[in-house]
Amino acid sequence: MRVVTHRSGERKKPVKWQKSIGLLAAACLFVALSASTPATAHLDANASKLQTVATQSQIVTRAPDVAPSKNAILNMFQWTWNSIATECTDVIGPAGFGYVQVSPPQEHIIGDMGANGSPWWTSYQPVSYKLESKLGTAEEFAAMVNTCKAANVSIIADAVINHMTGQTTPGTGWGGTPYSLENYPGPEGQYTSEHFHDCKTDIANYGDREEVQNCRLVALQDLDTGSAYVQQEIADYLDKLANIGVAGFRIDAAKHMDATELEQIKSRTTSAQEKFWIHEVIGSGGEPIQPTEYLGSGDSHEFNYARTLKASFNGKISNLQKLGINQDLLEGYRAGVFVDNHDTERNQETLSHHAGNKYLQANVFLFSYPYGSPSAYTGYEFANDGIAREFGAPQSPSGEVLDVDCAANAFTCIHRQPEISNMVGFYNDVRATELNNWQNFENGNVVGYGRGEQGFVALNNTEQESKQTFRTFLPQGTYCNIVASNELENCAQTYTVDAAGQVDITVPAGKSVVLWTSHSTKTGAPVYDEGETTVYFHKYSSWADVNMHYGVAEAWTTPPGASMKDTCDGWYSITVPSNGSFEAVFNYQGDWNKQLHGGNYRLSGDKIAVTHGSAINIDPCAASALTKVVVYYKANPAWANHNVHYGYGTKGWTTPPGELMSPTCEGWLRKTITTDGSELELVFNNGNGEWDNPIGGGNYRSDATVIAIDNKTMTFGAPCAPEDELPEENPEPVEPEGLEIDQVKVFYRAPHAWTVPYIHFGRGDNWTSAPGLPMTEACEGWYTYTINEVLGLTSVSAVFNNVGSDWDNNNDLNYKFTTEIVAIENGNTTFADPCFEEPGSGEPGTETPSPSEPGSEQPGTETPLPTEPIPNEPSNGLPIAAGPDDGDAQVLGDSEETDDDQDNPNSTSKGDLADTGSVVSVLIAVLSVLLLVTGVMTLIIVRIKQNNQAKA
Ligand code: LAG
Ligand code: CA
Repeated sequence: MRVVTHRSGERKKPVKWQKSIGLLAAACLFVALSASTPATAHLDANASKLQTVATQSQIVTRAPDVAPSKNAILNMFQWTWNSIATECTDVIGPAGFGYVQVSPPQEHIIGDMGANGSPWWTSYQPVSYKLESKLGTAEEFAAMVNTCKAANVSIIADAVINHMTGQTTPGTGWGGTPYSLENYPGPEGQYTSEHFHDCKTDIANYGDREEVQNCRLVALQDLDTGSAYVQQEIADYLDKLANIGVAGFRIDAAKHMDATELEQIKSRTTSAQEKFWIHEVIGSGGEPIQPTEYLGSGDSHEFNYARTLKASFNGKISNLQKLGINQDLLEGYRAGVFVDNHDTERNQETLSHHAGNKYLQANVFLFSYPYGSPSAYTGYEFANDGIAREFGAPQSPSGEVLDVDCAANAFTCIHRQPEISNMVGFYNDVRATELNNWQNFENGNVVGYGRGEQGFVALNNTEQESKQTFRTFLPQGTYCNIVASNELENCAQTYTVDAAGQVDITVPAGKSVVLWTSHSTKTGAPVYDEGETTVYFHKYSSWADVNMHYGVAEAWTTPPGASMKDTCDGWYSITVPSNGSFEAVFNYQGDWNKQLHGGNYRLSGDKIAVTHGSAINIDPCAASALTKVVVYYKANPAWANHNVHYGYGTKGWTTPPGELMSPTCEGWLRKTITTDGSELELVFNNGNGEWDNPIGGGNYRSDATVIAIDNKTMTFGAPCAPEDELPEENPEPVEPEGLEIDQVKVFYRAPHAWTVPYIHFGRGDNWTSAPGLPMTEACEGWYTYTINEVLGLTSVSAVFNNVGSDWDNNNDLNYKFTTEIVAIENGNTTFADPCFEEPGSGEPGTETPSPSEPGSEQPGTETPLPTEPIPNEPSNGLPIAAGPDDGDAQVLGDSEETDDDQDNPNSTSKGDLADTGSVVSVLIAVLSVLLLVTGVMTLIIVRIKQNNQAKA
């Protein structure tokens, strides 16, 4: 029988719970007698190795006790080892953090020593596994580990093991180790070319698993992590760190390594496999590699949590209420969550300290909302424009990073703000409790919520102060606002909770108020003492049913406890007499391993939903938990089908084209969508490449329950009389009719500033690569292009551009063609040839022949259907049909130039240089190519920027 011991470095608060010896004995006896079904292999491994998941015996012996096993992390970007040691003693340990995540400790390249010094990212280009770096020596590293340990803080090392440097010319590393391309003499991290993957090109297509894992991430030489030799070198490095006393690893670029290979590396380690592993897997909808694959060797980061924080603080924070029960996120007990990290504060995928109050409030949320294990971030100031975001931390002329001086150098020291430092103790105290009493005000941007009977949080994400009466489960007393200042002894702001748990709070503009029994003069008893509680638990797919083992006051059920019943959509429930507050754990056939905290939930309230680590005081089966939104759409007579493509809250988007709407009253379609009550975003399309976005681009947004969209205008309420409505069904898509013409001759009169207009067109779903193809001058001011082979197609559409940032996409609607001749000028379409001269009225042959298109063999490179919400600034003026697409940079590389040269009748060979006309043609051709190249470059840059989010 394993007796639970707490690692001294992990435990922050004395556990106040005592239970009778008799109960412990009974529980132990139960464990000894029960034939437990072995859990799946990887969970078993985690339970014994990670110390993050409690084992059956732990849970049962701990039934009366809460043993925190996942502590808060502080990610200290580019802090020196000496500075971290001091900070552990002075700030981090006392605040209650369990771990510090440090920047990569291994030897790295020296980096460019120009006027701006060495960039931060030299840390991510290993030369060897010697612990000599700009952040400190091996001795300093070990001293930091020990000093922090003495302050009850453990170290997590950032392990860069996917690659070595990105250098093509030979050099010497920070610790004096020479290297050259794919040649690293070590001795630790000793590699030659045979130890690298065969692919030597950069990753371009994130849709290709092999490429993402075996090719080079931003030119970094990619280790053959499948080879036994490489695996052992890496394992030895991790063991070395573990033996120094490192408690865990953040596995850098985990997505770029095969998950099974990482499991193999882990199994080759000795001490390191006992440690906490967390994988940096940047989950991106639609990509083949997902964070869940990596759970066999550790936890994963949940980037969607951070993205949702940004979207909500820039939208409505009321959308955050049900985050923890969202079944699309990683299961909370395996998820690492954060507001930002060093990459996302630069690429702006998330909030960052540049967002000021919103950022601080997001940190309050991070430490007060029950989902995942939180990691706060602290780095240094930088200007987020261009090259400046690459500048390194304050450093000496030779590139050593300077020790942190919060008052004098660029380190933000933001972790010392009360919204972070004072929230850690709060988190440690409340994390086993449910979230309760969620309240929304001010249109969803002032919210309040409680944690158990000991905490309450009010957030004000508006620019005005907001005075509200909040309902809480707090005992009566006077409470300090623990985030008003660092000083808690002589509290700056206090609030009084009355005997009914009500408290009047004027929440300052952009600020938070956090009340915690630990800093109060609480006098009364807990407020909530109703007779019974209904608990809902979301069943794991591997469980056939669910038991709740619970204790009210001193009396516990006999393990495995009471059986819950299947109530709705995977939620199992049970109603128990509770007298307010009680403790519970959930299990099925001996599997008790899925509690975030390794201990019991402490629950109060009438209805509580529990799912993989989060407990939230709502009824997930109540009709109000799920909101039905009825969407009406005015039929477009040219569309055979009408689809609604949508997403909300943390729910991903539907797969394009979305869901087919069904006809209702005359001229209208309808679709009922079930949401979690958060704002719904939606766009419409005909399933055939034609999209309807609101004026100005982006998506329609609403949190109303009945909406109608007619000619880009949204109104609320049904446009049909009830008696005229047809029942909603799941219609079959109608096959649209094909065109009966062979070609479309397009004339376009460009705005003045354009030299040669380009036409970017789609034959059905098959689009040209942006920017498309140059048009030919037809007559004064008019350009033309003929799109061939359109017979039978159901749509032909186009947009125009100047191979620069100017696009004419018909106000996001794209131009659609159904006739043989079409002329467009100032957004108006007519159907006659604007260059046609009456026979005899002028010289013949003023019309230049239109270039024929490069044949239907051209690669159908652009996906016209967006796979994500269409961004508010649709693709730099790209047609809305050409949604965000990973492959573009690559596609644009093999531009249409080649095709042009082959097919453009204007292309000229040297032999033709006989008359001035030809010279002009050559000049025009050269100019076109130049313009095309510039355009392509611009687009590549733009695309690379867009793709950065998905990278790394
Ligand atoms: C990561 N996670 O998966 C790190 O969080 C991220 O910060 C690392 O990129 C990346 N993966 C590799 O470990 C950082 C910078 C890159 C930098 C790279 C290597 O964001 O900008 O690349 O570290 O130092 C730099 C240049 C590249 C160049 C490369 C190789 O920016 O243009 O190709 O060095 O010379
Ligand atoms: Ca790799």
